[in-house]
Amino acid sequence: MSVAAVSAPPAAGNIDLKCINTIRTLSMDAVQAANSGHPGTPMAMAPVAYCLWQKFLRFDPQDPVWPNRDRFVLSIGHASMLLYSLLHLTEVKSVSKDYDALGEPSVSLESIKAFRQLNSRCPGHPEYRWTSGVETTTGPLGQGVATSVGMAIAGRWLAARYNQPGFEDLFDFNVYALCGDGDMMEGISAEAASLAGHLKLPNLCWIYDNNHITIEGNTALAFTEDVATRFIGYGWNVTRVGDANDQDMLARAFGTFQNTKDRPTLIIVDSHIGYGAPHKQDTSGAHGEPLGEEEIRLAKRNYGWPEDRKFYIPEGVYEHFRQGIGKRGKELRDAWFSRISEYRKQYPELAKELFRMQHRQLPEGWDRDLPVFPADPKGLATRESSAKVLNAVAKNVPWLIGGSADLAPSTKTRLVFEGAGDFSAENNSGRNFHFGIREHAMGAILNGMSLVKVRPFGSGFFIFVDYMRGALRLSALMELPVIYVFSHDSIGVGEDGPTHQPIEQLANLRSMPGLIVIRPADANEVTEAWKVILQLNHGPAVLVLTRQAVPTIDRTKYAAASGLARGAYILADAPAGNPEVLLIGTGSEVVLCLEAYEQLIKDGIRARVVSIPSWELFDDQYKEYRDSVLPPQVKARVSVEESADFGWCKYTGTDGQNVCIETFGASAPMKQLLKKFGFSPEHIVAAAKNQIARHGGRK
Ligand SMILES: Cc1ncc(C[n+]2csc(CCOP(=O)(O)OP(=O)(O)O)c2C)c(N)n1
Ligand SMILES: [Mg+2]
Repeated sequence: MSVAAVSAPPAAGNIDLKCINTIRTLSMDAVQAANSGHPGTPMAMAPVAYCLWQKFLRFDPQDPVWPNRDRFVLSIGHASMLLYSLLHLTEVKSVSKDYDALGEPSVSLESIKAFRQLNSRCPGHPEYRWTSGVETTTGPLGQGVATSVGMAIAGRWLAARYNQPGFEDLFDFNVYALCGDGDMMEGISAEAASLAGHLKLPNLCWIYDNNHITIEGNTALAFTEDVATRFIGYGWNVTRVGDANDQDMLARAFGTFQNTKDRPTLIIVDSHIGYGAPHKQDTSGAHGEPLGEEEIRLAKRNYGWPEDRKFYIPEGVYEHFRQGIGKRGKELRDAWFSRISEYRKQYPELAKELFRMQHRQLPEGWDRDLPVFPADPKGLATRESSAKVLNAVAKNVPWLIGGSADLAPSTKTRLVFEGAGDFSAENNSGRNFHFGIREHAMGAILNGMSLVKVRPFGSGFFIFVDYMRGALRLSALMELPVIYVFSHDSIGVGEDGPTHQPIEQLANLRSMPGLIVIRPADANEVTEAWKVILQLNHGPAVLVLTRQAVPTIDRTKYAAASGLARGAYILADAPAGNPEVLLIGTGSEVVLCLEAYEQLIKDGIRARVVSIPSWELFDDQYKEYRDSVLPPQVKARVSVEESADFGWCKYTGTDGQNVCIETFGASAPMKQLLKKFGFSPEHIVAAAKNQIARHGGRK
């Protein structure tokens, strides 16, 4: 677009515009100082964010973690300077990990000047836990909007459970997500929007920056669908604002959202990326690189701004925000807290629940009904034992809620006790969720739910973890205690064949920082696994379960399953405790190791079986413990796992043997597959003897 086409800004001097231009120029200056970043969208969307924050958002900058605050999600995470400018100008206070207000600003002007530098509170993309007021980590496009659906769902669930007579509005927060063309193109947003429409979430508002620009150029290159029609099809209310600079139209659109009580709202806003920059406006050149000093000067001139001042905050701007969002937010927040002290008197039990939930504590007696499973050679699938444990725990943890991507009958995650119910548009208090066949959105929705502090779980077939890895990675990055339950964990699936048989998934998940993966061997390890998982406060866990029955190990003969808490433990040992070969297994292969062990002992070979359900928990133990389980001097080692061997040499060494699968699986009855891929006690016995020979024979 030519210089002449840049519309002149309305007369300066108006305080709204002054605030908007402060957001714009702070963003431009920070990106320029960093010599990297995305100036164009903060410049374009500043009036939209300003209108929302200053006039609508129920958010107290003094207390950015107040439970009933409206949530603002910047799904276009690359436009992070927009959010940082708002956090700075509205004087949001910093909060510690334990939710103590620290009194200092969340985002100081110094942080903005250090945008994208090490340790700045203004990293390249917004990071939850790092910058107070950032409600969720965004950057991978589509995640933010999908996460916002989880927040809205959790808001509705909290309202259904905790709003009581006399306290009908205890929870009534709204969730706003600002998104762009990229969000709209990503499949995850389609999954999430479809579910949000189905659930008729009235507390959800997406604002779509319809600027027709992405990195490669105009959206005409790859995106011509009719977004409005699509969302109407999803059951959303769709409204348009033809000019991002029109405060009245924006206010009307937000008003429409607030008055729409029967479905979510999409506000499509037409904007000009790089608004006001004469050579870059409406071009992809404004998207992801600094404008350049000269262009910044010209844009500032266009805004009626002092051209050479950097990080300039005119007089009256802070004060104006204090009088708007600051005053409104504080009043609402204070009123809420006085209501909650009244609530505590009238509904002490519910209030106690809320307190614990918000502090990520478990209720007293949460583990009182955990089952112990008797030894049983026939046993049961770990998905079956998990169902029993989950139901026993969930009865005592009212905010443990979740569901499946249409596979609950297979993953056995349905809560079946009386009153558990199903969450639906009509019943927001149900504890069973039907995410539909939407794994990726399910992951992001679980993140959103967790961010509101309920304890969510989601389940599916293990193979389809690949479909949701983007969201799972954000659970780990945000350190959210989301629980993922995956069944059908190996070639044990049988006839469904290689499309349904996980091979590389375990290695893949084990490579993810901050994620705990647990693959229990039998029913009692399942109980122990849930015990560990429930007590995790700062990170997600993946529970990997069998489809097929596995024997329940006789714990009077072998070691107790409580060893699971340490990640790995000696399940069966050489008679004098001085093993010459180690058999190390996980999940359904542990029993094969035990059978091989019995044979080896009969043959006079001093074998030890180590069950290692969780590498991460084990690696976290002191060296003394790790060495006591896997003595460094014992080099003859065999690992047994129906998966890729990637990473196993960490425990078996470069000269150990990994009984594993090096190809994709195959379609056949399980028994045939076990034979084909060498998962038999005989093979393990042979491998053990081989190992002993390889490492210099018997000593
Ligand atoms: C999942 C994902 N894919 C790719 C990217 C890289 N990326 C960052 S911004 C962007 C273009 C986004 O366009 P749009 O949402 O329209 O934002 P605008 O340029 O209008 O600010 C891309 C491809 C990303 N952040 N996330
Ligand atoms: Mg765009």
